[in-house]
Amino acid sequence: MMSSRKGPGDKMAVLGFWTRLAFALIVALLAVPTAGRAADGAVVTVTGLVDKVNRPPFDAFTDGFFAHYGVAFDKAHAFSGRDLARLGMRTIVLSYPNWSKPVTFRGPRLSAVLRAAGARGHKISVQALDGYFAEFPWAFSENDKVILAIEVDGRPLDIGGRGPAWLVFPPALQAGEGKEDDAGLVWGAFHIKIE
Ligand SMILES: Nc1nc2c(c(=O)[nH]1)N[C@H]1C(S)=C(S)[C@@H](COP(=O)(O)O)O[C@H]1N2
Ligand SMILES: [Mo]
Repeated sequence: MMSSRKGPGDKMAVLGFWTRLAFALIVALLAVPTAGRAADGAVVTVTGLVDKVNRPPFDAFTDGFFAHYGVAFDKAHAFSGRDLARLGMRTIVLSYPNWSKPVTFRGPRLSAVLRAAGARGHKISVQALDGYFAEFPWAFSENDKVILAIEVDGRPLDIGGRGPAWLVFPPALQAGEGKEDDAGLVWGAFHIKIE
């Protein structure tokens, strides 16, 4: 019934409003973290010598893709794309002779990722979805110019493209032979093993 008159009926309506608002808030508070988790699964997992563990140890069933590559671990820190973005996005523009154009990469420093995982070791292996991996001495990861890119030319990296992450750094940092080569630039990176 429509009425502008103030009376007991309106009081009930007001009470009803606040009750419904309270319920809506409770539902939202319960739903948001769940939705966040569902949309926020790991894209990059740091395993091995890590101190800040945020996920269970390797399980052959749950971790089917790790199992596929014979990867097993007790301690690991998993990062969602959002987690990685929160570590501070850096920008690096790279061009290689075999690339058609300069490419702008954005993502956190590898050092920030490893710090967030509480990682510490002597060797780092960055492994990609296709099984490709590159190994680096620990000191390499401490260089500010080494970025774990999650965005390229203003677009998020995709699985099926070069995502979920692309390890990038200036050619001069490439150790040993093939300094002009981009062999260490692991695209499709999903796993960083610390030994
Ligand atoms: N995931 C993944 N990353 C990779 C490679 C690869 O085969 N798989 N090849 C490396 C090598 S040897 C080079 S030269 C560059 C370019 O590889 P592409 O030709 O496959 O783009 O990526 C590097 N990163
Ligand atoms: Mo290569």
